[in-house]
Amino acid sequence: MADIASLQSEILATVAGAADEAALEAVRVATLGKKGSVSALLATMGSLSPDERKFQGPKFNGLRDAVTEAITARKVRLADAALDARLASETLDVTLPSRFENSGTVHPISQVLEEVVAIFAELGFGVAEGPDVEFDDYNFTRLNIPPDHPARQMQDTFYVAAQADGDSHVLRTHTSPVQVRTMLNAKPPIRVISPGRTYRVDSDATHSPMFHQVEALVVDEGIHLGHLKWTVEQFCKAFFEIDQIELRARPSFFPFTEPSLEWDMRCDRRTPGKITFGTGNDWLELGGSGMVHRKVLENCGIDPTKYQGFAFGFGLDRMAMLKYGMPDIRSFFESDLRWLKHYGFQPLDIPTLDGGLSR
Ligand code: FA5
Repeated sequence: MADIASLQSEILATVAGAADEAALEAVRVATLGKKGSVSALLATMGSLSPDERKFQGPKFNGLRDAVTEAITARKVRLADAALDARLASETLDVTLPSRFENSGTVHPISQVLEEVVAIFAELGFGVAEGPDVEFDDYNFTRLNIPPDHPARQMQDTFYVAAQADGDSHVLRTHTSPVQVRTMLNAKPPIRVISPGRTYRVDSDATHSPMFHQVEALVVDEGIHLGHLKWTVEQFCKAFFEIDQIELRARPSFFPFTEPSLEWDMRCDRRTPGKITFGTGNDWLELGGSGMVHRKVLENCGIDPTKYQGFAFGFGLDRMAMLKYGMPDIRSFFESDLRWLKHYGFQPLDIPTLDGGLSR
């Protein structure tokens, strides 16, 4: 009968000396495999007398258990060592800049949004948000556009099926409902912008069913049209990155502002595909604005005899098109990688007024 103790120490030494997982597997097959030395020993149990089996059985089983345990432990150590070696050889310097050809780009809408937020942050405005699926009440009624009012026809609305709670909802047609949300939740002084997605049943080269607006709202004592003009001017100078601009205000109509104005900026479009701001005989439409209607202040719990406000809402996609020269609004949302590579921005070029907005 083999000397079990010396066989065990011989096998355990081989296990300890296995340099890698393949060598260890070879030891396992040579010992515990079908034709392995330990398996062969266990197979002799059947031919032993009951007394011998009683005596040798625990020794054989002990040998098998010791070998199995040693192989398992060695396997774990070898796997740990292999992982350590891999980690040491595959170090990655996360401080290195990414390679341009591999990196994605920032979508022009995200870029323009960041630019607008940076500009208004300098002017002391906070950012307010509202949901895309909005209460009909906030999108229209509290903005002085009651049901059946003809002004609802000004915006081609996507209506949402009636909800269980009985409230009617729409896909917000403008960012003005965020004015309502803000005034219902905060007391003046209020100074916020609310950039975001908006929806209308509309589609051509300059209209998209989903587009973006930025709303600005200021409510305080003694606010007047001069504040509105100054803010629009500062914003346009910073956004288009020019010192000399000329703005023109046209009378307009929005149910939620009184008086209402639309702003245009002087520009030169004589050279096809090129637009120059500050000179020329053309005018570029920026968007609508006005002094917040007293009924809207009242509808939002603000005393119109004490407080006044101004608001404006500009189209972000249109502003991106003008600043960066995209001819068709629909291409913003087609996810064409070639377009995104061409018009996209470097992810780490975060717009700031000091560092430059659009570098
Ligand atoms: C409004 O939406 C008002 N809420 C703006 C406002 C806010 C007025 C605060 C007064 C006070 P208007 O419908 O004109 O106004 O839209 C504003 C801008 O959104 C437009 O000048 C245009 O740039 C952009 N816009 C409107 N419809 C679309 C569209 N389908 N696709 C792309 N841009 C659009």
